[in-house]
Amino acid sequence: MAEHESLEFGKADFVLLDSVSLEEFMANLKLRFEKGRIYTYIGEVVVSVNPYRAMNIYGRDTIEQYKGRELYERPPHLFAIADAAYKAMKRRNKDTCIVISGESGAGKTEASKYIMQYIAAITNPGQRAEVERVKNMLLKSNCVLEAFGNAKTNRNDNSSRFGKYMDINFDFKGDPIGGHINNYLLEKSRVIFQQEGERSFHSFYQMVKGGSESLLRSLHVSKDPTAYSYIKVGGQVKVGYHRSNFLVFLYLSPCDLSQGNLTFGVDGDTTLIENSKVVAVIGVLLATKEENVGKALLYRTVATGRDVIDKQHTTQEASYGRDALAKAMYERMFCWIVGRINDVIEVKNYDAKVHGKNTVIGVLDIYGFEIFQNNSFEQFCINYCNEKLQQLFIQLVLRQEQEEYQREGIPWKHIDYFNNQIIVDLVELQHKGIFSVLDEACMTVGKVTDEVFLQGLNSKLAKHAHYTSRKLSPTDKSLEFDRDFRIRHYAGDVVYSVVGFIDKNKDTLFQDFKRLLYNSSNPVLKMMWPEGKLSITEVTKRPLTAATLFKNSMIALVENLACKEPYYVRCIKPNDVKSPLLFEYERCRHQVEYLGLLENVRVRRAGFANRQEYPRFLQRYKMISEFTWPNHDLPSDKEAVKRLVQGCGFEHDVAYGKTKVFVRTPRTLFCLEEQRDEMVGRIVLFLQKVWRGTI
Ligand code: AD9
Ligand code: MG
Repeated sequence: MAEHESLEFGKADFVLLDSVSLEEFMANLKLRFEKGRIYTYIGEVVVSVNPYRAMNIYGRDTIEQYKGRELYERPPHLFAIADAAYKAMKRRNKDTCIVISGESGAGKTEASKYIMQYIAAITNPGQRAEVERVKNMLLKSNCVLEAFGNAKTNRNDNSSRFGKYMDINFDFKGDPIGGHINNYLLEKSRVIFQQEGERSFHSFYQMVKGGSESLLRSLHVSKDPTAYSYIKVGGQVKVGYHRSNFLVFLYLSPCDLSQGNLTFGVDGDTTLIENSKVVAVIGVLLATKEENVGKALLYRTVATGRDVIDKQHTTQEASYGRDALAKAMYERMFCWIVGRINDVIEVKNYDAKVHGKNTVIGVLDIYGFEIFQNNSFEQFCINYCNEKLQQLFIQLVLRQEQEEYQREGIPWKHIDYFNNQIIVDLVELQHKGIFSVLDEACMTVGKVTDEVFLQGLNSKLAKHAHYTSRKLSPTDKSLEFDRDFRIRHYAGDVVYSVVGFIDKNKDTLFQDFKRLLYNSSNPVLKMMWPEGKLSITEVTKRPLTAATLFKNSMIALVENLACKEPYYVRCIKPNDVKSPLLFEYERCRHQVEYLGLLENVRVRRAGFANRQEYPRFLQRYKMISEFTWPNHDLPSDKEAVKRLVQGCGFEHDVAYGKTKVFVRTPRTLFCLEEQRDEMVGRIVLFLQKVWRGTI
């Protein structure tokens, strides 16, 4: 449909397929990928296939081609969707959002960066200094967040280990005046442990490898990453990624590194720190006394009745405390960085009475669905998040369609689609869902174990179609261990190990550590740990569990997205070996199926393949009708479009809404485009003759 796309590259929009079958869909997707056309539309949704190579399609000249254009006028591109979201925001004063989804390594983060770049490039024609400053900050914040929040996994060398939702605020002129970042559940367990072949967060390696000698000396950091047990667990310490991005780091990272090297031993009944030099380093980095660090690592203050006593840790408890502290420090540091970025990008001095409504474009780039060799609490949360987003996609794509027909006064018939609400409920339903069962297990009095949690799941969910476990399906080969349970996600089956669920959900950090950090003479550290102010007898409230916090943040996120006009980018990962050449058919088919792309095409086609506002439609096709070329004398553009359509014989295939004309089948659009091409050719020829004086 797009004028610059020939059929040699396949159909630019899946709604133009001759028939909607999986085979046709896949053939088109494959052909386009092989021809280097990585983007294809389904109406206003962009389907993107990761090219795994640098593409020369993001430069200034390409940006110019898309600026202010309609979707179908140019080959499919992220820029077109970014422009559509921007236009809707600017012309109709609508808050919009761009939701980027797809599994780990499919290209979400890259897509979000191109979208941001595009928005930055097309705004602020007046070069206002404050707007330039904001744009710069928005773009540069990415780099910092990736250094601290991304890591090499077995799926992706630069995998986002946190979720990110960024609002960009615009003034009445459509220029960015600020923004805000919400971050979601950083995978902090990575600070202390990585699976085979993986790494900790980039920042650690960048600091160790990229820091100047004097800097590292002042931070007591060695230049050799293998000197640190926390970051060499996965056996990958080479800085293969973003080496040049060494930008920022804080004293907490070096502290985390040192902490990982602390080991504990026993002497009779006493637990000891085996390498006390490390304690001294930590004391310096945390701006606190060495003996206070030692005490917090080895003892826990507990209240027994009215007495407060110091209870000595076992070596196991001490190691647990050390790891919990390392994770918590990194997480707080990450949130602190996000907070500082927000401080500098937040909208200042905007008076809506003077400047009109301040509108927003939100960009969501969150961790994709993932299946690892070992899947734990983190994968469970990440995959639940993807279920929520899939649910939103189902609701919005359908709702949006329905609402448009309603608004325009056009009848609509319902289309069936797979609804993953059942899986969302399985996880989040009050009392019955997995998160509730987990929270209940965590509150059990006495010794709480992961097994208690698994028993709870088995008794509550035995009959659920999307849940099973080794106990419930003993002959199932994919459930190898007693600790395993399996969820049938919309994107595939994932076996989770219950080991660690209870600990990760409780997320306990002894009050002694909070107090230690609150009493640091470093004001930033002190500020990060306000709850350290409380003494042990004052700490009464049980903090919310990690699962509850995550669930609440996901519900809030979805509510926020649902009230904006959504634009979707659906990313597909073509292979597991990061090859630019390989289109693994089965792998791609699976993603097309679970992303519901075929249903998406059907919904789009059962309705109308294309809709355009009357003036726009007229402007594009007026040359094909004698009633409208070069101008019409009908009372309205709507009447003129009716005349044009009647004249072409497409009356049966078109519906007239209040502001838009709806074209049902793509074929009609094709014909219109063909006739237009022909007429434009003739007009050009005619004009050339006029210029040459041959007419
Ligand atoms: V995860 O859920 O955060 O693990 P993403 O974000 O979906 O994942 P990402 O954007 O990080 O994946 O892409 C993975 C890699 O694919 C990138 O590091 C690039 O090497 C490659 N990629 C992705 N998109 C493009 C592109 N448009 N052009 C070139 C790309 N390379
Ligand atoms: Mg990512």
